[in-house]
Amino acid sequence: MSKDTNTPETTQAKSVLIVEGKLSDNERMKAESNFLRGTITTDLQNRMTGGFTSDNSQLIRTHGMYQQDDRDIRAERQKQKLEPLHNVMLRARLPGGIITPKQWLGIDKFADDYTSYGSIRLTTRQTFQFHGVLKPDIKLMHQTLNSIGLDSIATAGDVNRNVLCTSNPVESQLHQEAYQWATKLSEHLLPKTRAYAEIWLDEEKVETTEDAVIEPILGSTYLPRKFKTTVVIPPNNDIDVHANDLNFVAISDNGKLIGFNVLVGGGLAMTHGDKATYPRCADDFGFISLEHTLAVAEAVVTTQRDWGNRVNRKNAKTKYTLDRVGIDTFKAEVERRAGIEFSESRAYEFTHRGDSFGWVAGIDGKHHLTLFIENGRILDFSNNNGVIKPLKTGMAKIAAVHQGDFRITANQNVIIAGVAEADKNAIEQLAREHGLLNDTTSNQRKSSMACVAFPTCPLAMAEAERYLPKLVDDVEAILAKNDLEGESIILRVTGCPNGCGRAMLAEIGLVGKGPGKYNMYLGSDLAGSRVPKLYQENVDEAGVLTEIDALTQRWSKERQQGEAFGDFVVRVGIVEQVKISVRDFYDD
Ligand code: SRM
Ligand code: SF4
Repeated sequence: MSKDTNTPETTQAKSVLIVEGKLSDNERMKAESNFLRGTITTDLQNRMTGGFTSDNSQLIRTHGMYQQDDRDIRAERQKQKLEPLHNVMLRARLPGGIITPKQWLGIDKFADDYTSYGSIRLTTRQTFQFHGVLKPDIKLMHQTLNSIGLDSIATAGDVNRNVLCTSNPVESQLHQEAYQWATKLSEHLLPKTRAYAEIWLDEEKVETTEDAVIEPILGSTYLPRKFKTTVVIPPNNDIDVHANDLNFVAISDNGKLIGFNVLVGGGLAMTHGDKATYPRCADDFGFISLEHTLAVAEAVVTTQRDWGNRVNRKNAKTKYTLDRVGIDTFKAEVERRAGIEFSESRAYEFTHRGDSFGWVAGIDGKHHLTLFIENGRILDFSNNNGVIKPLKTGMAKIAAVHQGDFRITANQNVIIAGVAEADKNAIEQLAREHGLLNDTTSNQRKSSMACVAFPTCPLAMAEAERYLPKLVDDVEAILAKNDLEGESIILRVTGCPNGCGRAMLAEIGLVGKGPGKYNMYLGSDLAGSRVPKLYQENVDEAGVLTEIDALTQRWSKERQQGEAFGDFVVRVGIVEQVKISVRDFYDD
């Protein structure tokens, strides 16, 4: 595993590698937290408020929860001099997105009984969220998850998050191996503190004195910022490698995994008006054989732990560390710590992203059905006449009979995986009866995605999830009018520049600027290897449609055979190509 960081080389380099200055307040909070415990237990017992203290509301993130309140009713409660209706959002840890039918039934029941929105929200990182859990029910929530073999450790906060794995259901052996690596990476990089078990599962406190023993990889102040890891199986870049700090690109020989190309330093977030923040594609460090996987992961994490910016959180992610210290310096340190040398990257190609919907047969003879779930929101949708789209009931009915597993994809969809030939019809019928499978869903809708935003996200500047369905209706009409029916554009909306809906890897990316206003970015490619460029600022919803109409008219008339929208807008010069993210992303 990684070498001690107090070697002469590192000590000598420290002055240039470490950002000096007053540490951010989160660093104090982590240092004082006694390995993520804080005073959460005391806070839980305080029923005078539905919320947590400021420090604890940060700390519970490392246990997979965010304190929130419903922004639709915030002003009204303020008027009535009531505190915000505090609740928590929980995000589960689900490496590779795999969940069994029994587990699904467990979370389905919890969502009914204890969440104020009654939904299960599939996320862009292959897991699910509950929204609206009140303080008295939080402990029960963790115990319920634990009883079905799930947890939410380290799905938020300054730690390694849920590890993604391509959802490829077809090449079953390769997928199984890649998935096992995603699970091993997740376990290996998890916080080792027993805080979660003690606080939520009432397990006994075990006294240990040495920090290095408690957190050998993450250390007592954990990472400078969130950290994201993937395992991806080309040619499908469905997990969007360039959104992630650390990526293991599976290299196979005759369907068998032999090693990984390692990509480091991707990330999409930025802050409007702050050019020191930017989206950045990951850099290719080279190839490693399988036995070095955990050592390399650990070396990348510990290098970022030691060199990441703990003064300014806006520049704390791995992408900024790489740009500050230099890619070669960072890579050499990873090699030193892991005790390996990267060899030349093996050839691979990403040809597409997204999910392939409908049935596919795996090479193991099993069948897999990918369902499109708009915005990942699993809910029994209703209007004044009653339930119109019973998605949640449908998923539960399928879970009650399904013998395989479910795979949540990184595009907020779900695969009913491992269905025997004899069970196909019954599963398909249930899916159709409950609105989970619909032959009329357009390609455009399937290529569109939005983050949660209002009403639960405290950082939302504009609508995203609630805006997307109507936006797609309108874009479908525009495409039809411009002789492009059946065509699609990767269209993504995020309610603010944090980029949770990965708009910064979209052919058309809309990034919330204020209520009803978006910055419009154009020009990523189908493989997701290019960051789009700012095209128009502060556009309202009508303006968005006017722009899309004008742009797709040109695309329809002037494109080369089979040319994708993102490639077209770059080729004809509507936007410049962002080649080196930082330099070309902003104009000066
Ligand atoms: Fe995210 C913060 C939702 C994927 C970058 N994200 C948030 C919070 C927790 C708001 C907050 O801090 O209070 C949002 C909760 C909304 C809600 O009510 O549920 C939120 N992020 C989401 C999800 C649910 C979006 C979705 O619609 O699926 C995704 C959950 C992923 C998961 O299961 O772990 C989600 N977030 C992403 C992604 C995309 C990805 O990872 O593929 C990104 C961009 C990639 C990246 O990290 O660069 C992303 N979220 C952020 C950031 C900006 C981080 C940064 O580098 O500055 C924040 C804000 C922060 O951390 O300060 C954020
Ligand atoms: Fe919230 Fe912004 Fe993330 Fe959307 S992109 S979920 S608005 S933090």
